[in-house]
Parts: sequence; structure tokens; C-alpha cells
Amino acid sequence: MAGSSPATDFAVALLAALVRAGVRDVVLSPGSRSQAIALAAAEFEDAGVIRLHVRIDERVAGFLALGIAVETDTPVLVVTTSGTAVANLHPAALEAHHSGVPLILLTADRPPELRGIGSNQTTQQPGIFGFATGWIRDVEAPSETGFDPDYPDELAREAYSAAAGHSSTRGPVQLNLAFREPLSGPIGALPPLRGSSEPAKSVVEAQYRNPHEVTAPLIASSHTIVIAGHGAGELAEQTARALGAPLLAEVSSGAHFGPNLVVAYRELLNDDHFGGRVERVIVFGHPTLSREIPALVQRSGIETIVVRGSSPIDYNPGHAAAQIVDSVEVTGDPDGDRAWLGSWVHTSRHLLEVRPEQLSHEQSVPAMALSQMQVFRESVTRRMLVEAVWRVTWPHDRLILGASRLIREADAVVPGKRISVHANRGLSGIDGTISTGIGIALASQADDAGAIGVTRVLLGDLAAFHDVGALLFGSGESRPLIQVIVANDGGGTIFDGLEVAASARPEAFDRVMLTPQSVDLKALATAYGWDYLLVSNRGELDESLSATAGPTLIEVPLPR
Ligand SMILES: Cc1ncc(C[n+]2csc(CCOP(=O)(O)OP(=O)(O)O)c2C)c(N)n1
Ligand SMILES: [Mg+2]
Repeated sequence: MAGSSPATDFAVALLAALVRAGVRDVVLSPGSRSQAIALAAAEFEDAGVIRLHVRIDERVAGFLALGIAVETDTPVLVVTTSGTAVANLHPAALEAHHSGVPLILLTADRPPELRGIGSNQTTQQPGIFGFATGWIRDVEAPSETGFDPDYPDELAREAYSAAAGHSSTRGPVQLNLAFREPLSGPIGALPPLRGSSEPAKSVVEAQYRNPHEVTAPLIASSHTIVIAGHGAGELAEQTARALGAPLLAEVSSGAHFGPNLVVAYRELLNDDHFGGRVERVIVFGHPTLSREIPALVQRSGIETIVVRGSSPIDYNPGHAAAQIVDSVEVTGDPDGDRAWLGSWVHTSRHLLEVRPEQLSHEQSVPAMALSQMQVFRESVTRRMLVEAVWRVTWPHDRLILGASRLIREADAVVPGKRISVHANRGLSGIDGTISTGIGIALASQADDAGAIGVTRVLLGDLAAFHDVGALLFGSGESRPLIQVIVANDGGGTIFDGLEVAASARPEAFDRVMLTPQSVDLKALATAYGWDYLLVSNRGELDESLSATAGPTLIEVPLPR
């Protein structure tokens, strides 16, 4: 190879090996120690073999990579320099660990002789993410003596397979790479990147077989319900239909659709005639949005079967699950007890139509009595906001819901629809929401991704202010079709619903929990080169959601 720096020779070979293993997207933040990898990545981007995304803030880079990995279902490479840069990946690494999202965290480091002696920007990087990274390697600095030509491929395949969960659970892995000076040199011709027209991914996946899978036989019978939490996916919906069972699918479960869906599940679970008669519960994914579901699982006399998902921790509130299995196989007649399913589905629909506290002004008087102008000028409510966003979202679009009130509101009211909805429910952080959304937007709108839709991120004001850095698109970076819709209600109003809101001194509560901020969102959007729209009524809401320009920040003021 023509490079005169061992660092660059190895970096080029490793990156090529990672591409052969299946990596397509690389997210990197600038730095000196990582320059060999970064400069190699720039060449690979030029050659059209990777999609490169550059972000100066590693916390943003981490969540951006998480969004891309969620959308592409493929390990994404994240590259950082040494020191605090590495630690900034930790929030995304934790979320990725808990929700089983594959990331390869390539952290550049100093060689061993420069560690532990007070060198600048040097800390203990290998294993810094603790349990969040199931696989870590501390790779020796490349030297003049060269490297075994098979080594980069071995390393890349191991990292890729571990991230993709081929032999354990999916999630982040850490590839800590030491580099000695000279930290980079000239880059010659790129090595072969793809053996054939087949994507290299298949090489690694073909080796994987899990011999220990447990499948539970399920006989369709009455008094069963299917629950779909975060990450459940379409399998939950199919299983509910095969069983003829009501489907209680959270809004971001990937299963919030189909004829068996029960949207008003909280009310029904609290009702003796419905929740009180449940005997068997099948759980897919990780339910996080209600108290009723963990309470049901722990009730005596309930048989709960948990179907393992991509999360490393099995859902098992109160350790009450009777069985934890890898898959289920349904037998029996799903039409055996149509009355059970029918009663759940119809009562849920009825409840949604009449739910009194949700009645808007429009619904409380005959619709015809309102002039079009009055409808247009109606002030926006949370329900109206989530319903409007839901209505405009179609299968080629993407929807990301921030942690807090809006996802719960959506979960409680939006009808079934087979659309792509994501929320960071691994740890339900309010951090990284916009970054994750931009990652999903970029990946879903890439040239080879098919139909181009709009990505919408719906989140609260505090979650938005937390991730302001995500708004920064460097020059040369793709600007996707994305709307960031900020429900600005003056702080973390989810806390108003907790007991502490009544027990604490009001001023203290506001000071340390509600934490209202005053930020000029228009000026902020303008400063970062985003379009800005202020929505003050129903008409403006509908208009703004159907405007599909480049990155747009939509501010929706809401009452506390
Ligand atoms: C990183 C992180 N920090 C803190 C929290 C705790 N938390 C949960 S919701 C919330 C307030 C969110 O406020 P906002 O985004 O405005 O949504 P709202 O409650 O007003 O709907 C906070 C601070 C968290 N989940 N994640
Ligand atoms: Mg708020």
C-alpha cells in the first residue's frame, strides 16, 4: 500500500474491512488522534462506498448514529477522538444497549506507553461504557512492522457480528484504537471494498445460527390479550390476529394497527368486565407507557408469557412471568371466541368517541354550527396536535416521539395506522431526540431507501432545548425533509401530573422540576439556518404540517 504512515495504512484497511462486513453509514466528530480513520472515511465517501455524516458534538453524533441504525437495522460506525469526546457517546450507547440498536463505537486512543502518565487528553477508554458495550477490543497501535493482512477483516467481522447480535444481544460495541505518531500519511488506492454485487453483510450473517431458541406453543383461547411495547414490531399484531386476541399496542411499538387494536386499553384494563377477566397475557417488546400493564402482569392468577426481543433485559415486572421465550407458535381456531375480541375492540372505539375530558369545543356543539373560520381559529390542544401529526403521517414518512406527555397523549388516542413510529424508550431520556430524528430522516431519505417522505419529530420544549446542538448542519451535510414540532408549554409539565405537584411548595416545584425556560425559538431556528413556523390555531397547524420544505422548526405554544 502506498501510505507512509502505519496509522493510515491500518485505518484504510480496517475501514475497508468494516465496509466488507456490512457498514454503510459512518458518523464522525473531528479530532487529532482519530485523523487516520477520519481522513480514510473522507476518501471512502468520495469513492461512494459509505455515507459519511460529520457532527462536531459527539453526543449528537451518537444519537444521530442511533437513528440511522434504527432505520437501516444495520450497525453504524461512530468515530471519535480521545478523552471527553468518548464520554459524550455514553447517553446514546446506553439507549442503544437498552433497546438493542447496533453501533460500533470506534474510539481513538493513545498507545499504552502514553496512558497513565498524565498525557494530555488521555483517560481510561477501554470499557468506559461499562455494561453498555457487550464486546470491546483495545487494539494495539499500528507499527512499522505492519499487520497480518487478515487481521482487519477478523476485527471488523467480530465487531460487526457482536453489534448485530449474531451470538449474543444486539447493541453497541467498542473498538478502542491506539495510534502513534505520525497520526496520518498519504492515502493510496483504496483496497477492494466489495467482493461481489452481494452486500458484504451476508458473509457475516450466514455464519449465525442460534441453537438454543425456545418456542412456546400457544393455543388460541379466550381471555387472552397481546401486549406490544417498545420494539415489539409487526409480529405482535400477527400473533394477536392468529390468537383472535385483543391487541394492546403502544403507539411506538410498531404494532399499533390492525383489526384487533384496542386504543383505550388503560380504561379497559381498569374495568372488571375487561381487565378483570384476563387470564393469559402475551407480551412483545418493552411496555413503558402505562402503569396498568405492569400491574396486570403482577396480578395473581394471570399467566404471562414474555417473548424476548432485542432488549438485553427481559420484561418481567415483579418476576411474575410464567415463561420467557424466544418465539411463539399459535395453534387453534382464532374465531373460537369472537365475543371476547369484539367486546374489547368495540368498547375501545366507543370510549374514544365519547371520552368527555377530551371533548374539544368543536365536538361539543354540532359541527355544522361552527363556521369554517371558527374551526380554523380553534386553539390547539395536545390531543388535536397528536391527532393532526398522526393524520398527516403515511408509510413513506417517519414519526419520532419525544419522551414525556405527548407520547402518552398519542398512545391514548391515535387510531391504528401502519406507519413507522420511533421513540427512544430504551431509557426514555429526553436527550438526543432531535439527533435521533435527523438520523432516521437521513437514512430513510437516502438515495437507495425508496420513496422519500417527511420525518416529523414531535417533542416537548425541554427535550427540544436539551438537543439544540442537533440543529447544526455543517457545510456539505445533507439537510433532510424534517419538521421538528415543539410543543412549548413552559417546562416539564409532565411533572404536574405527579403527586409532588400538590405536595411541594409551588415556587420550589417550578424552580427545580417544572424548570420553564424562555428561549426565542424563532431566533434559534434562524441562527441554525432552519425555517420557522409559529402555530397558534388549528388552521395554522394543519397548514404547517403539510408544508414540506427543508429542515423546519414548528413551534406550537400550549397551555400548561
Ligand atoms: C436525559 C433526561 N433528563 C431528565 C429526564 C427527566 N424528565 C422526564 S420528562 C422531563 C420533562 C420534559 O419536558 P418537556 O420536554 O417540555 O415535555 P412535557 O413534560 O412538557 O410534555 C424530564 C426532565 C429524562 N427523562 N431524561
Ligand atoms: Mg414542556
